[in-house]
Amino acid sequence: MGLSSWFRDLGVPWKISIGILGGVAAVTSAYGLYTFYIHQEDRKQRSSNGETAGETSEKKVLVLGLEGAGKSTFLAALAQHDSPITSEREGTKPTEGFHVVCVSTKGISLNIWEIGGKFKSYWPNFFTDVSVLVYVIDSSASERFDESKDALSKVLSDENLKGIPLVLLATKQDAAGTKSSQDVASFFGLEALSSSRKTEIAAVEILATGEVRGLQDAKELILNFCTQ
Ligand SMILES: Nc1nc2c(ncn2[C@@H]2O[C@H](COP(=O)(O)OP(=O)(O)O)[C@@H](O)[C@H]2O)c(=O)[nH]1
Ligand SMILES: [Mg+2]
Repeated sequence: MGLSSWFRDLGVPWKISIGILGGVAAVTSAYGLYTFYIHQEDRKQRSSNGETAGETSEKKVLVLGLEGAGKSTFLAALAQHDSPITSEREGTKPTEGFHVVCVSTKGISLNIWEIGGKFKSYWPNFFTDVSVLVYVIDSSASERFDESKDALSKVLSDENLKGIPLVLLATKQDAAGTKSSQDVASFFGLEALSSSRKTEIAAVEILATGEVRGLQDAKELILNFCTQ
């Protein structure tokens, strides 16, 4: 017995029920396809806006370096990027303990932690859940490079920071007697460090006048490491 003759032999109430069921199935499928299409369009829209489809993700960026290296100035510049930096910038007084700024960009919330350089023994208390380590070096203070390199090497040997991407931030590129980012990279052995983690170097100058160079590139490097 074929399907069509089976259907012909059914009573009218059965035919009506099957018709209704078929109609409901067709409407449900069309609705499913429609919502799938809308979802895909929404995802495309979000990704073209630089956002991800899910929640904004939070990343912890740890900023370390000797006292006076330029950590607070960097954080203040990142936080104030769209508005002029005044001469009363936060970077002029030493940071006691730690300080955090949050920068949201491209669907990522960067929680950027500066740990004061005075008490290095406290640094390891902040080594959990770190996405990127930014190590700040005053490029104009080559007499402190040895001290800074020793401190960095202790930091990188900590288990909690194993394999965590590293951005060396060579600050004060405008200052007298400053070393270029290539010189800083070679002194700190960036190439050797890259065998155990992703590494990059960024050079910045952040002047009290509000003039800033290299900040956007540094921010992009940090973001890239957060999203890889
Ligand atoms: N010329 C110059 N001075 C800077 C720059 N960045 C920071 N400084 C100065 O360096 C000093 C120490 O900076 P700060 O951010 O407090 O260092 P931190 O101790 O690492 O937080 C301050 O007087 C800043 O104004 C820079 O790019 N160029
Ligand atoms: Mg500071």
